[in-house]
Amino acid sequence: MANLATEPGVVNAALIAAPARVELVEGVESDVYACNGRVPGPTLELREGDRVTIRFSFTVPMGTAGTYWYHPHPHHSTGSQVGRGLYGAVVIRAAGWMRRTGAKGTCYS
Ligand SMILES: [Cu+2]
Repeated sequence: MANLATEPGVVNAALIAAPARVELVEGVESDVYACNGRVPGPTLELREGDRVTIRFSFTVPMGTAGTYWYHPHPHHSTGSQVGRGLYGAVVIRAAGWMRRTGAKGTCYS
């Protein structure tokens, strides 16, 4: 994936999820949801210590409201890092959503 930054140790990239038509099998085009027009999406290559900013746009024509979670995925230590607390919730409210007073949420993994 292209690094839009020019400063050493800084990586700025853009990831766009959108419908696309790609040739997954030679000679056959398929309608897919792709990142930057590719399936799988582009590889983001980094070095330890890089300061990274990824601008993510989701333009897939389907609802995104819901609850998700984020967490690291390093080889052989995902469980250790998640178990020590490196995770959290992502809540995407539906358009027009109104907060109810007194409502609380808890994140478990
Ligand atoms: Cu995961």
